[in-house]
Amino acid sequence: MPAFEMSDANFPVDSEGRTYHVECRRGDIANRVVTVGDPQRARLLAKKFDQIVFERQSHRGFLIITGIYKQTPITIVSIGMGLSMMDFFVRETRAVVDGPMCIIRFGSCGSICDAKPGNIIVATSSYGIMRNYDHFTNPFKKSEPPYLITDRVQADPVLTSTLSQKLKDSMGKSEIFEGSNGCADSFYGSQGRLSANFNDENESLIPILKKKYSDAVSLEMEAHMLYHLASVSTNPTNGQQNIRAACALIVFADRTGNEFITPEASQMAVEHCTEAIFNTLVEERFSNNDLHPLEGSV
Ligand code: R1P
Ligand code: URA
Repeated sequence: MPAFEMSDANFPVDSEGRTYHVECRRGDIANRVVTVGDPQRARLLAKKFDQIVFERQSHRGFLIITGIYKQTPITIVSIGMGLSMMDFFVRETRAVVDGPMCIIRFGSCGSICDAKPGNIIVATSSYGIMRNYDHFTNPFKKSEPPYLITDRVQADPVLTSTLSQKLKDSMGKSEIFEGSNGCADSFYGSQGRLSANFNDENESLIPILKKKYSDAVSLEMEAHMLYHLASVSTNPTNGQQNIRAACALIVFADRTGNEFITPEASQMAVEHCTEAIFNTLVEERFSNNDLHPLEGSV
């Protein structure tokens, strides 16, 4: 439990102004944010900061590291895994940052295209894949499909094209792939991994995804929530979208060739991508006549 009493059941904040799960308050988080799943990846990224100005580990497993890179504040937040963690992170950081935000997710994924372990996939859009629970347990709903697949939500086009170009400049064009990402509610059943222990009815899931979306390239577990929340984010004063988002995903699993990345290759990919991601954020400016450039709040 947090050390301080919470007030406001609608959006709990402690007596120091910190949010309930991420434990961030005004001044902790920059407008430019990189989010990762794994705290070790967060620490590896933070090595490229010129200076670290704030660090906090929350009781729910979020790690915040804010630092200065090329005189610009950037925050790295490690969130763990899954849709709810992305939801906590986006909503709670948004609540304590003034002005527009740019968020880049730097995650890992499974490849369902030609990308191999260690290659990078830039998710130009993401859709949700959810287990249709009733199909499995309600005999009257057996005719419904076992997995529900949403429409695609687009990444921010400007942020994505800068990110993709910088990654190509850093790693070589042949290492970078682009396309739509399937964001699943499990690493297993809803990513088409087969199991003898559960009746998942997912043997044809990956072909179904590829048929529905001809640009389907990857599977992971957070990007759709990030893109969805960015698309519905609203500046309360002018009604404009207030979060722009993009994703770069390191291929950990090749789902076609059945290969998995080595720890060394994963570390190398992080090292090769970090400056491209930071530089993308540093260079970003709002193009919609919003007069604030993305000033850091820290
Ligand atoms: C599963 O192993 C985790 O890895 C991927 C998935 O989205 C999921 O969170 O991303 P991260 O490496 O960012 O955690
Ligand atoms: N993360 C996922 O969610 N799936 C993979 O296959 C690899 C990483």
